[in-house]
Amino acid sequence: MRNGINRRDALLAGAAGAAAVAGSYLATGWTPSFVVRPVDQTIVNLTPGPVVTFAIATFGDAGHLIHIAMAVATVVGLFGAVAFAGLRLAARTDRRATAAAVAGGGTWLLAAALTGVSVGALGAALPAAAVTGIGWLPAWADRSSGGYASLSPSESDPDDADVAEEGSPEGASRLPAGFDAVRRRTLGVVAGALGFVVAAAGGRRLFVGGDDPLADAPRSEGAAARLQELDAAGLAFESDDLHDMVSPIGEFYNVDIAEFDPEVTAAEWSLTFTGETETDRTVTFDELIDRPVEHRAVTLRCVGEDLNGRKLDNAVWTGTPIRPLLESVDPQGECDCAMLRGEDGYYVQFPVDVLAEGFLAWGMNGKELPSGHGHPVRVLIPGHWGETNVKWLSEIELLSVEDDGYWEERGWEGTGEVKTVAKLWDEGITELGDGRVELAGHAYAGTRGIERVEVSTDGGDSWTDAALSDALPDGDVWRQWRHVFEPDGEHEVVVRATDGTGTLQSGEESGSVPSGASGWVRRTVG
Ligand SMILES: Nc1nc2c(c(=O)[nH]1)N[C@H]1C(S)=C(S)[C@@H](COP(=O)(O)O)O[C@H]1N2
Ligand SMILES: [Mo]
Repeated sequence: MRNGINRRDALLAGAAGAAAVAGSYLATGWTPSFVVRPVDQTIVNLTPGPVVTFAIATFGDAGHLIHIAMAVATVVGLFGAVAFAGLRLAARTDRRATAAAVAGGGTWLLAAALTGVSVGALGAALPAAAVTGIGWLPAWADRSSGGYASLSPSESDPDDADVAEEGSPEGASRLPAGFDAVRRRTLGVVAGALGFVVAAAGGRRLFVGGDDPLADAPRSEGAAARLQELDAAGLAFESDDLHDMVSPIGEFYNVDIAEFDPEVTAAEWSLTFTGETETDRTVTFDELIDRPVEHRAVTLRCVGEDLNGRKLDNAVWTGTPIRPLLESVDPQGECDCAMLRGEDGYYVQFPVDVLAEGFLAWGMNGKELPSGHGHPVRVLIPGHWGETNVKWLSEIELLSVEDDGYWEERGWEGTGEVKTVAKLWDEGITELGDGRVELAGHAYAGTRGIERVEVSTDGGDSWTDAALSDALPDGDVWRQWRHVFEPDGEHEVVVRATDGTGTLQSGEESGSVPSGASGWVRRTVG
């Protein structure tokens, strides 16, 4: 029976741990104050670079699910251990209040220590206290034959109960009817806790409401005209699912080293130039948005994506050129290179003359930057891989010696110019209903621009030029392409682009590690 009680306490403790995590989520949402975040951060930081790179190559985006699941399990375990201690202590004192107080108080302390937010930690502490408090049963309840509800402590002697339990047989089925009441109560509390977990996960939006709609970005008045201009340059696709020239904010791809976006308000934000400068300089948000404003179309592509991957998107960004700010601090370093840092601990290093072409953006498609894309300010580096575009930008350190960035430390070489690519995604293959098929997609070559996209429907033996969206003055934006053909059975379709310097996309196949996938996208159609 001792083991029986331990098992029951372990079950209750696990339920209390899960309820505590759910309660924290209910209180904070998916923000840095959520208890899972610091643990996830630690797991990410402790994972050796080669393992991270292997996980990305093997599991793709599912890699995130793995470390998040590990972090959730760890926190459930930690809170569960606290609740278990509470239940065991309560068994000694035979007092329900002890269970609730130890579990609640311990969970509160642990959650506050993890997140540094003491009020938010109540979200974790209250459910933990409730589950252990309600679920705890006095020792004498276990051997009752009349069922838990009909018992009162005066009817039995707890000390007696302990002795009796020691000698009891292990099997639960041999216990008297009271055990069923105990089991029902325990399972009821566990089910209640799990119900709470599901309700918290699914219901937070109902209770708290969804994310606030994004406000218009400061000085974004000119963005609407640019958006229209891009729209007008685009091709008319039959496919409804293919992105237009501009990706909607909510569908723009996302790559983060951390699972939780840093929360930085515009009032808190500043950017400091440090290191090898003639003068250090700090720029506040108000100073930044006072500077000359531009609305630039800039396409981003992640070096880690597959050849026909979906980490390629385009937006109109509102911001200001970085060059005058950079010149004002007069960079001095020997290497002519800079390390950029974000509030999430991310860092990347590349040449100062590349940085000088960059753009400090506070608006995306006319709206303020959403938290996932670097609120309130990120940098955009024309024509270079996505990883150079630091989000939540806080520091630009001018270096005297070159140093590796976050991804370079992990084996990538992703700070250079993007490779040329033409994509043919699933949603770009559309039957027109008259026997013909529309093939359509996007092609991108950074600042070199796209000059031509060719399509082969015979595995690469013959090539036809695809129609292209209008060329735009923006130096770093993708182009759409479209080609309609009449299939006759199965076809091996191949697409390839030529950049603005007349160089054909490399047909040599390679994976994304370390410097981006190459080859031509091939698909079987028909
Ligand atoms: N601070 C910070 N900036 C970052 C990253 C990051 O994890 N943290 N990821 C980089 C990578 S690898 C890419 S591809 C782009 C993606 O930008 P997006 O999430 O806005 O699409 O941001 C870059 N900037
Ligand atoms: Mo990336």
